[in-house]
Amino acid sequence: MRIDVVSIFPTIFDALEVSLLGKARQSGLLDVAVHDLRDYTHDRHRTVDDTPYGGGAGMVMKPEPWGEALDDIVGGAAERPVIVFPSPAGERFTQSIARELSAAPHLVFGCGRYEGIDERVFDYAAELGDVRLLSLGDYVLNGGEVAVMAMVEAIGRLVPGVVGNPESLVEESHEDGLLEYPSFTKPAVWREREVPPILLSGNHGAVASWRREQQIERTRLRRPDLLAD
Ligand code: JFE
Repeated sequence: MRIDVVSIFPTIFDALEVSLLGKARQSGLLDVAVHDLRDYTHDRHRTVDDTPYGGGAGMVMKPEPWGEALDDIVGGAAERPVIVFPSPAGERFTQSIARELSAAPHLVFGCGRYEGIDERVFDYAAELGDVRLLSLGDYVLNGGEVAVMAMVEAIGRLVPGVVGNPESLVEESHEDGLLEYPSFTKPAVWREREVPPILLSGNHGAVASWRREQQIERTRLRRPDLLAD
């Protein structure tokens, strides 16, 4: 999978090297390229923002550098990419969307800053690829970078071969619509706290039922919204 990221803070993405994705990048399973939006400006100050038409607080990202960046990145590409813009006004990014995007051969992420990007950029991007505006959750970040880091990690680990054991991907939280069951390791007693004895029983059927019960009860307590249907 090819991933292009456009940002005015490209070094933020150095952190991707350290996560589990670093190995996948070395092996060529994930080919990630980060682009500095300011490289697509032409003025002495490498300006990427301007005041909003209609007035209001803050600055808006100018369309011209975005147009040049998208032309450069998508222009030579083989397939029509999925172009993601993180936005607090976007559709919620879920495990199901991460699964869907993990099947795309080419993803382009545009990281906004300031109060956001000139709306015409989304319209232009839709001529080059399938545009998705995606929100990590109902809180406001200072820009798209942290959201893209989370999305690249969530999507990248679903690309076949990136995570060692594919079973661990299916078992985990959100793939079956329930929260995970609690996990324990040695020692069996730690600071007077015992591991639930059923996990030491060797009865695999009983362990499986207990874990499923735990998943349902935790989901009911912490995330009743997931049980609504
Ligand atoms: C940008 C900003 C003021 C946005 C109404 C680009 N889930 C999520 N939260 N926040 C973002 C995503 C996000 C994504 C991209 C962003 C926030 N900002 C900051 C400031 C109003 C805004 O939108 C700029």
